[in-house]
Amino acid sequence: MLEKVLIANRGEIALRILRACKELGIKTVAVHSSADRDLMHVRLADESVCIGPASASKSYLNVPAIISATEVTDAVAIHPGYGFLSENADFADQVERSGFIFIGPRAETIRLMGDKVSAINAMKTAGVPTVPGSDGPLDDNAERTLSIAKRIGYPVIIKAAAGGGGRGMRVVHSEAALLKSIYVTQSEAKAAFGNDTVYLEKFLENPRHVEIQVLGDGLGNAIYLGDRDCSMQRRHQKVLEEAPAPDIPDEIRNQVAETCIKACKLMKYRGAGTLEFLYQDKQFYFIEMNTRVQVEHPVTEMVTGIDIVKEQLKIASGIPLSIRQEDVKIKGHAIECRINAEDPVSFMPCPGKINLFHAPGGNGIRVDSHIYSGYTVPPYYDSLIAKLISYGSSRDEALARMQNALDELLIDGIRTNTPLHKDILRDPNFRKGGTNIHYLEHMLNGAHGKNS
Ligand code: MV4
Repeated sequence: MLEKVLIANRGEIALRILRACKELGIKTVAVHSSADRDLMHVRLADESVCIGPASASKSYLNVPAIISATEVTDAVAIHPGYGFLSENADFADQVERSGFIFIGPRAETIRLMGDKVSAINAMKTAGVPTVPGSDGPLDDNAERTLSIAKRIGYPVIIKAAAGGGGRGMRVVHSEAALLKSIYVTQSEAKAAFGNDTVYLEKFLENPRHVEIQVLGDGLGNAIYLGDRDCSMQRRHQKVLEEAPAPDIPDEIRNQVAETCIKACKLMKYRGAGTLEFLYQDKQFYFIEMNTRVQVEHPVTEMVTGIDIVKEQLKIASGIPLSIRQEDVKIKGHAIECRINAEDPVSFMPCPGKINLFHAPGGNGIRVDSHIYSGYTVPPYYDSLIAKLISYGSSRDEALARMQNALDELLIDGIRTNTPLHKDILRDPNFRKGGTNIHYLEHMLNGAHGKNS
């Protein structure tokens, strides 16, 4: 097993990684910015190193500072968590070239999946279903482009190959608007990513966002840990996730999952990964792959009983996967509410001091959070302060337990989006299950706030 791991992240995920390391008897190094001295995992780590000022670009994104901290503390591996450097192939490369283990896929896999065109091609080769589209980058042959779009049928969506997560895309409703939209998307992509490659897909109007969790050991073994529904989102920020995705026939989900596993085996995928799909009219369409642990990984842990972060650490130490696909049984249902330090109506961030924090509890409740009474939420980073996770033997039981947990949760001193979650949990359509990616924004334009 790894002897000592450096945790290159902050907040709840840093604490989550620290807990997994301690369970496995791995020593820990916390690196933090000068604004994060009071983080819970910094207190609990065996060692800590301040790597720079508050600004993330000078601390959590400061590659030389992180590599130096790894050297001076004699850590053998770096866990990047999510966000920050977690999907930066150049960072993964530098970590390995400095003689350390990057806890995640090989740099070349990160690079392959970071380019959405090459990711889609790799998946297609393995038989993963994709969205009808341009089958590669658009070139400057306008006639060819117009004929591709005509064949696919409007509306279409133009996406930047270097984009993802909602960045660098544009919907086109008519032939008249196509070439101009491509030009604008290319310019924006060039400015944002330094890469103006774009591709085209059929625009799906009312899909759900369903993703499949995988684990690979880098030796050619790979398994899937079921799926999650992350459709409850606003402006590409997920708000609530659940596992399994409601109302998907087992043969459809198993069939697509088998293709995911084939793809992971073909590329000898190493680590935890997520294949993102749009799901509409009982069909899955691959859109992109995330090569990191995700915020919402706990819902999968609850329904499988598998500790994904511990598996990441075991894989990084070179141990072949010990879980066989037949051993993975999806049992019950789990829901995660992301608690953000933000105004529940305007969604503006609300950093500040938490005077009082009381965590909910009881059967089937898990709280992943770094906050405590007296902790000050700094203004420099993501506003996620806690994840409330409920588990039940049925979706209804998980819903009821989450409602209790939201009622028990006390966070005094700052505003949070807890009222929004209470509204979602009471919403009849959400309670039925299977609402699409536009539902929350639709709900917010309608009745939200009237009864809260
Ligand atoms: C799409 C789409 C409809 N059709 N692609 C947005 C984030 C990025 N991961 C891909 N996204 C979308 N791609 C086609 N062909 C709609 C979205 C989309 C979306 C997807 C998942 C979750 C929330 C979303 C919100 C708006 C648009």
